[in-house]
Amino acid sequence: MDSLIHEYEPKIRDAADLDALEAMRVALLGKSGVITEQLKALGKLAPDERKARGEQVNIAKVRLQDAIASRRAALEAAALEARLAAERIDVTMPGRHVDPGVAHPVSRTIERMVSIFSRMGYAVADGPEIEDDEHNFEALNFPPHHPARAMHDTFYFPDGRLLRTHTSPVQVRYMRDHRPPLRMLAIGKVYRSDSDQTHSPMFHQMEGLVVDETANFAELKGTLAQFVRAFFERDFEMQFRPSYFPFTEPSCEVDIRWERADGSKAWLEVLGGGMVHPNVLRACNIDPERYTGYAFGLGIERFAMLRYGVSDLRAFYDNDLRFLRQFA
Ligand code: 2U9
Repeated sequence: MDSLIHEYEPKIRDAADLDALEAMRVALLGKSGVITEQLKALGKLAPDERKARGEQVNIAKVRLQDAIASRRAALEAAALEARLAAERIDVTMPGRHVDPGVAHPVSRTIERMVSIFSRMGYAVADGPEIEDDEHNFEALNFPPHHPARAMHDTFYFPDGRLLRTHTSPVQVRYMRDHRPPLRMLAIGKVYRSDSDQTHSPMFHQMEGLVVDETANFAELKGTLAQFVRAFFERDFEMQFRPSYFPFTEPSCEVDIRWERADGSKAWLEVLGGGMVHPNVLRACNIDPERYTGYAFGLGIERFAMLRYGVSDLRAFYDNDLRFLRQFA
C-alpha cells in the first residue's frame, strides 16, 4: 500500500488535465480499481489479518482520494481562469465602424418644400414617369404640332409613349380623380433631352395646383412670395414677369434679387406660374365657369443649388461621397 501511495501521489499531483486525473481515479478507486479490489479481497482474509490490512488499505484510499480531490480543484480553478481570460471583453476597444449615410441634398430640398406647403394645406401626389401624349401634352392644352412641344425636348418610346417632361400629368390625373376645391403638390423626376452645367436629362420638379371658386392671381403671388421667404429664410425683392405656357393664362415667371458671395446682385428666374387655362380645366372635367385655378412650377435642383451654394448641377448625380457627406 505504501508503494502504491508513493507511486500515485506524485502522478496525481502532476496530472496534466481532468481527463488524465479521472483515468487515474478509475484505475485506483473505480469498480475494478486497484484499491477497490484490495477492499474486496479483505473478506477472504483471516479475522486477525483483516483488521491490520483493512487499516492499511483505508489509509491508502483516503490519501489517494484526497490527492485526487485537491488536484481536481486545482485543475478546475485553472480551467475557469483560462475560460475567463479567453472570454474577456475589452470594453475600451474601439467599436465597429458603421457608416449610415446621409439624406441626398435633392431629398432634403424636397422635404423642406413639402414641409412649407403642408403648412399651407397642400396634399402631395405622384404618378407614372412613363406617360402618354394625352396626359403630358393634349390635356395640358398643347395641340398636336404646337411649337411649345418642341421646347420640351421629349424622350419618346417606339410605341409613342414618352418620359414625362414635367410633373403636370400628375395634376391632370388628380383633377380627374378628385372634385374641387383642390390644393396639391406633384413632385418627382422629369426628363428632357438636354445636358450641360445647369441642365440634366433627368431632374426633379415640384408643381403646385389650387382649384376652387375664388382662386386668383393675387393669391398665387402671395403664395409664391411666402414660399420663397420660408425656403431661403430671408426676404428678397421679387419680380413677376409676363410669360407664356400653354397650360396657364395669364402666365408669369418669377425672379428673385440674389446677392452673390462677392456682393454683386442679379435677377434669378426661379419659378413659373399662372392661372390654369380653361381648356385644361375642361379637359379634366372641371367647369371653368364655376372654378378657377392657379398653378406654379419649379426645378428642385435649382433651389438646392442656391440654398447649398452648388455651382454645377451634375454634382447631384455623380454620387461622389466627398460631396454628399457634406450634407450630413
Ligand atoms: C396643370 C395646370 C397648370 C404648372 C406650371 C410652371 C408654370 C413653370 C417650370 C419651372 C422651372 C418648369 O422646372 S422648370 O423648368 N414650370 O414655370 N409650371 S405653371 O402648371 C400647371 C400644371 C398642371 C394641370
